[in-house]
Amino acid sequence: GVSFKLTDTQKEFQLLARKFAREEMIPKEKHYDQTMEYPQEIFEKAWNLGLVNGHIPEKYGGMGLGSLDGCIIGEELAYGCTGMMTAIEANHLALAPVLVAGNDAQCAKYFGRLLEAPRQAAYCVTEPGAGSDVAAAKTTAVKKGNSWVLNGSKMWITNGGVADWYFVLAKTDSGASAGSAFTGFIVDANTPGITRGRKEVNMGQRCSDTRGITFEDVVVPEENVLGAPGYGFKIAMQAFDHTRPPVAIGAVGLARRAMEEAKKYALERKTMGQPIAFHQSITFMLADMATHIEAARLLTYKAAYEIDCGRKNTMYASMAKRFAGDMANQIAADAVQIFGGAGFNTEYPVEKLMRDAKIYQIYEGTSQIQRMIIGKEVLSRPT
Ligand code: CO8
Ligand code: FAD
Repeated sequence: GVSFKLTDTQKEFQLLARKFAREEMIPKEKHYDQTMEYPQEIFEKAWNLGLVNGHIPEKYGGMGLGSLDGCIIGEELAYGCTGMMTAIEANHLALAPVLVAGNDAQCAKYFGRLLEAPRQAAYCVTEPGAGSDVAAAKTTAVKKGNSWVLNGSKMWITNGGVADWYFVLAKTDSGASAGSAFTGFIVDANTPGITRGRKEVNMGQRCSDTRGITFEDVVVPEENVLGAPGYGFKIAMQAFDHTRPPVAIGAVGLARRAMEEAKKYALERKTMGQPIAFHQSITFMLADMATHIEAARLLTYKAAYEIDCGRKNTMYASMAKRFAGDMANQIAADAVQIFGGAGFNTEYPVEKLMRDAKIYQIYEGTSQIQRMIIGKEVLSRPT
């Protein structure tokens, strides 16, 4: 039957990540938000505790955590600060295509690099002219002898400035349909011809490192092709099946934080003779917050559970990402409302949460794109 019981190991990870969020992340959240400094210190501490790269299989020296395990950790880190959580979780996004399609040598080498030191990796798919429409990507890779030569520009790449290696999607057959026109490559970040752009100044999650990356005659050895030429688009899409649940749980963690901050404030702040928490319109806002967080978490767990069972979870992953992303925006905005004027002020925690929430409706596929994916799945299923 259905069980909502966490295993002892999951509970241990949850407590470890919760403690880390409270003791290490929250005290520094304002500093990193204001300075936009990359949270290398936090990344290293999390790495030392085993809170980064958890999905690397045991065979390659990792912990082999499942998607649900990762979500349990991710919610706690996101409760602390989603800017820092994104910096940590972006490693999972970069390694997901390698998990999906990497051969033994690629896994050993590139997972090994992430396990031997607190290093970052990045996933390079989006381009200045192609975000939602991945098939419109223009970066090319041309075979020359035993190597491939990459040319093009990627945009909005998380961990772009700090990565040790990149997953790069490039077009290798301009005449083919999307499903066979692209190839996925692992590219060492120090390869000549790679230029990292300036760190972008974003509305929220400001410590996360987002950059444009340019590839100019970048030579990549044949051994760094993932799967086989022509499989890149599908590998990139399958990676999202793994990474949309953790992004969804990031939104859940943020929303839970916003609710807890709002509840605490509502119990302290008095108007018309009583704490505002007991004015029915505020009580109902808190009640809806609690309900929607619970619903988003369960939907995310379902998406994670499906892939852990080896089933195609594309529809559930999109449902979770869409629902949790929209839900976090509503809850963060309502938390600001509950704080009144103080909610609009940087001395209080909720304005940051509202800024940080917005990206959950954009990155890893916008809310509109998630609806397209869900709609396609719904319409293709027999009634
Ligand atoms: N699994 C396997 N195969 C798939 C999948 C899948 N999930 N999805 C599609 N395919 C296959 C199709 O079956 C089809 O195969 P065939 O050619 O054999 O029929 C082929 O791929 C093409 O599929 P579509 O026809 O569906 O392709 P479309 O061009 O219509 O595009 C989408 C589909 C869904 C619109 C796609 O372009 C998309 O997902 N867009 C959104 C892009 C996106 O999500 N970008 C995110 C970038 S990464 C990011 O933002 C990271 C943020 C930082 C996060 C850090 C962690 C917190
Ligand atoms: P567009 O695709 O131009 O969309 C603009 C608007 O039109 C959106 O509202 C969209 O929903 C809507 N729209 C587009 N097409 C349709 C349609 N067919 N039907 C209905 N509505 C539509 N990418 C990476 O590859 N790696 C990363 O690490 C990464 N990190 C990111 C970090 C940040 C902070 C940001 C801002 C972006 C990041 N991205 C990354 C890119 C991100 O995934 C894209 O920004 C996102 O997928 C949207 O693409 P776009 O910005 O080109 O918007």
